[in-house]
Amino acid sequence: MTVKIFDTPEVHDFLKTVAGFEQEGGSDRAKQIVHRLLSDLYRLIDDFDVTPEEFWATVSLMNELGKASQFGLLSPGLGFDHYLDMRMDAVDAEAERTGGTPRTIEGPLYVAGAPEAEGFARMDDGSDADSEVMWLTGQVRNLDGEPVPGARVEIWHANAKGGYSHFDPSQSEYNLRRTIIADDEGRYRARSIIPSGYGVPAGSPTDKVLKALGRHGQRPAHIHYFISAPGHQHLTTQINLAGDPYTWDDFAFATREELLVDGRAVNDSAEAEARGLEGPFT
Ligand code: MBD
Ligand code: FE
Repeated sequence: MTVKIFDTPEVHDFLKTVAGFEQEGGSDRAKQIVHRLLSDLYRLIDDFDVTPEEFWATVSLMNELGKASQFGLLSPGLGFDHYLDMRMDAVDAEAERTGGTPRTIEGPLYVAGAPEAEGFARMDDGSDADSEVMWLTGQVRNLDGEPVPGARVEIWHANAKGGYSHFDPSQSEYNLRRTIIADDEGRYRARSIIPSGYGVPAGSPTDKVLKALGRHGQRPAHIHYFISAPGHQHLTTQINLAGDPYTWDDFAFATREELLVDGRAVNDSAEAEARGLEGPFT
């Protein structure tokens, strides 16, 4: 038996009461947004004949997500992070702030307070002898192509097992997380290890939601960046190591063509030296 009650004056009045429309205090914006959100959900319950069992199972799942601190992990999986970026891209396009490296999502695994270095940093703690050495070099430039000396380059990424320090108890504090202050030419260099893609923990509440949608929780290998300098817009972005099977199948929808980077093997020590890829190791 199905019933439809949403479009009755009782329900419409009830929603206004619940959203605080009859109260003096509080925030008008909060009232408007909660009113819209509840209206959409009440209507959904009516349209899909959501049962009390289904409703309480969902409440339970949300409690699990909260207990595991996974709302920030489910969020990119449901496309919110990328959608917010699409909106920011549209804002920038409107203001004619175009060109430059595209933004992409921050993700839930940034940790503030990483060690700071000038020009060069070694990012790995040296404990992972099996991983391949990776050099990251670049130059921070403004939209006119001019270098930005002293720009702050924050870099963080996973290890070869896809784990991030702070969240992965097997890693040392701030492993694979550094802040590099760009040199007089806006350049930075880092020595690190090649990361693997990340996977949502199996059996976790986020995994349960993705499984219910027939989806996976894998990300391709990537390296996160924050780039900032006084008087410039903050950039949150990533680079993707090209050739990963998940490049265009990222559960977090963060890949952008312009951010794909082809790693290149440097086997010749003379070339490494010529390109500044040797020490000082800190
Ligand atoms: C990650 O490493 C990440 O970057 C995102 C967006 C989500 C989960 C793990
Ligand atoms: Fe990540």
